Amino acid sequence: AKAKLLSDYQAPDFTIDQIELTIELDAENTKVTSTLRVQRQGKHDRPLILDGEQLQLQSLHIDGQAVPQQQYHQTDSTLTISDIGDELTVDIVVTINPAANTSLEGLYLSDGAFCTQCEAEGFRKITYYLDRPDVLARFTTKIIGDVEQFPFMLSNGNQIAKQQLADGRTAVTWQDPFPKPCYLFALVAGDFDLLEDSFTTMSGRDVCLQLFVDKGNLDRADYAMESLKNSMAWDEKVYGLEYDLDIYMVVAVDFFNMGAMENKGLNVFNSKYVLANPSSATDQDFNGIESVIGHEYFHNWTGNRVTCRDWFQLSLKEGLTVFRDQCFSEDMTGSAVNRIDDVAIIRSHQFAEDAGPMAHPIRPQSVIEMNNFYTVTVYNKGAEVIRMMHTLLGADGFRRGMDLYFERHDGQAVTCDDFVAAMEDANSFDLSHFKTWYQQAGTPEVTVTDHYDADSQTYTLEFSQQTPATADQADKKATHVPLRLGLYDSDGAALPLNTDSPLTDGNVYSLITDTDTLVFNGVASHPTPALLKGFSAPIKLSYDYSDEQLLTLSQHCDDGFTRWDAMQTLLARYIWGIADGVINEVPTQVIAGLVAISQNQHIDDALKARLLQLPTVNGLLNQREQIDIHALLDALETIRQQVAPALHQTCTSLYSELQQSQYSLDAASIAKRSLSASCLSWIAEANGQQADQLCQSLYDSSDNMTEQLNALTIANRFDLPCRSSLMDQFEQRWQDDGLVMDKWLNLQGCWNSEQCFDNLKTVEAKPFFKLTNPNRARSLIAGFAAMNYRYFHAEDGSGYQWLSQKIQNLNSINPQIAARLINPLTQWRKFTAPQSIQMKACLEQIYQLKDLSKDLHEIVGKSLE
Ligand code: B3K
Ligand code: ZN
Repeated sequence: AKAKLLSDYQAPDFTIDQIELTIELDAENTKVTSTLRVQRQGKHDRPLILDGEQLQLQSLHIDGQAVPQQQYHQTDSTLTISDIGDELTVDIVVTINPAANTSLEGLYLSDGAFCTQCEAEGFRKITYYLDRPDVLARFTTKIIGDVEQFPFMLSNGNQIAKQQLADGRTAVTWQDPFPKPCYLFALVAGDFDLLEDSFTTMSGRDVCLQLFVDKGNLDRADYAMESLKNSMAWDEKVYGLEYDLDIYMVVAVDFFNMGAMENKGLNVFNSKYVLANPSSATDQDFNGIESVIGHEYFHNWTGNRVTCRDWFQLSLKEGLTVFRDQCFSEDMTGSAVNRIDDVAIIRSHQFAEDAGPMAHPIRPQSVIEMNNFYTVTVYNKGAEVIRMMHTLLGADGFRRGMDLYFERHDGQAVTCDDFVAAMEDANSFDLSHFKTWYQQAGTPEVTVTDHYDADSQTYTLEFSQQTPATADQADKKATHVPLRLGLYDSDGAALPLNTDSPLTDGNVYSLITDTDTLVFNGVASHPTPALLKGFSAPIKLSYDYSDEQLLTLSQHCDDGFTRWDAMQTLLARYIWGIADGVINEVPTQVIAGLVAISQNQHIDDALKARLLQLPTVNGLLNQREQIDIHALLDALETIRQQVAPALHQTCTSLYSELQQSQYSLDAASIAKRSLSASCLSWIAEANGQQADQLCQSLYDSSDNMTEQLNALTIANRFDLPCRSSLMDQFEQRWQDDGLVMDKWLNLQGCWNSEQCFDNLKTVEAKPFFKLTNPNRARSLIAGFAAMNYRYFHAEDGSGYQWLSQKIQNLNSINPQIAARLINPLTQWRKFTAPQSIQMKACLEQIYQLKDLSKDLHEIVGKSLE
């Protein structure tokens, strides 16, 4: 397969402004009839080249006349029609086989229900079409099927007709008044339970809200519906954006590759992001639902009303929509820890991508398989780039930019440059240098040194920035880095910032050159600087803090992220010290700092829970070039053992206090459960016997999944005596519920035990484990390969071989999922020998596979380059 380049973009030769589809449902032989109204664009005599894959062409007509064979030509991915006029109607009939479609792209069956996934390029598996986002058409869709079997036959827009056909089948017709690219097309047919509600928009229109779930699941649908109404109200309040159709449908399905899909008026969701009640879902699951429901809803404007010109612009809609859903979640929970959790994703996953073989800018320049670019870079770093613009322009300026963006581009397919231009023009703000963020991959490294002059009472910061070369680009330019600054005295009190250099609102300093200097006046003593408050840029920042300074920041800083970051930095310093063999012990003042945090009654519970957590392995991996993984794991173990006795007493009493509260889903209760899990894990480190009793009784007495899973997670992580009976009880109780069993599968995957490989075999043979179901596959496989560091990196290479075997099986079942799950192997260069050599050998073996999918071919190929 050949790479496509952003620089090769050309406007389409033809456009299609109207499509009528008739889809006659049949599991193995669905007939798709389409009528396209096609117009030539500009003066040229090139043929019409339609995209299509895995289609059986049955007939082809132009303006009612059968097209003779010499006038068209088929390959396995195109249908070319030559010698045509400037305006024509093309009728195409194809047949497809949804039952055989395990890739879950195009039209497929999910547990007996038909559903579609067209983004990025799945519509071409349904019929021949111009499958590109800059071709916008009005869709009319007639679905024909057996109404007994499929009481609900759904598509985008409004239902305009329903009729009984002479042969007993039923035809339901939908029309979407908004022109859209075909990646937003959706069809669902099946039998569901339906939760209905309504929302009155700010202009007083009533919108009917419908949530379709598998039969028997209505008691798990309320939270998603609440979240949908909250999203609609939030977008009106914050951006003045109103919903535009009379009906909004969400369907939850069990077989789905991603989280969800924003098809116009008919979202299709992975059931994981819809179904929840307190007994089956954790606090984290509820959060996930709120953010994904919000995310897909917000796409209606950022993605659907204004869409992407080409797939290189994916971050135009994804970075922006992730930013919007993050702000929505922050507003809903009103908590600083959302930001910490978002940053943790960047540091543990995005930094790894930037440093690995698939490194790409948020707007990639070269793509082989588009599905490989739905990445943490395009999504989450993309959101950080939008957030930086928000930081630089302020909330009001950003809103002015959004207003102008919609005023200019509603109904169009545009580029990231168009978005930035709207921000610039609405604010008369020059973002030309800032646009480096769209062009360059890699994580900028900013180094800061300082100097205090007591005589003149000045404090000077010297900045320098540098972005290391990435797999895709050698040379990097300085970029525009907004740094939100603060200065603190030795008690942690904030000092005023007096400087002649320009700082934007909220003390944001823009570093735009390779090096720069900033001088503060009237500073009475050597201050402690906070240099990246709120993680104001997705960079690595280094400044040589003393332990005391980090402890001060972690205890007192007015920014939650900075407090957490300070504690993480301090702990990482000693983890590496131990791993490198430079020290044997964590200094007592560091341990005392943690104890002080655990006892500090002024820190809210959610933040305290995070302050008491050690840095994650993934986060640590991104701080060094070459890692001896077992030395790192040993060091983490050592530091835990050294810290735990000191925290034991406070954690024990905190834990028992926290257990007093009743279950509820408000932010304060969620925070309590999160802190109590942190405490329980320190207790387990210090005293296994005590933890064993606590886990057993928490599991038995609790009425909610969050606490039960906390008990199970800790029993599993520390391999406590109660582990096996709790795992069995859980299995007995939930074995018929795939979504809940995902949690169990994940724990089995990350079980840190010598028996883990035998155990994996047993687990894979369970009836509820299916490689064809992405949720099941991901829970077990990523649980092992991305979380079970000890055994994934087993000395004899057996962990790599286990993953490699799963990838080979998935290659033919579901290439998208295979390409995601292989990620841990592609990081082989990070590790010292023998791990790196064994990992590479597995990749080489996979690369030799016959019928290797395009998805894996791109990723494995790049990781071996
Ligand atoms: N836009 C979809 C992702 C489609 C994935 C295609 N492989 C979900 C989202 O970001 O909202
Ligand atoms: Zn999205």
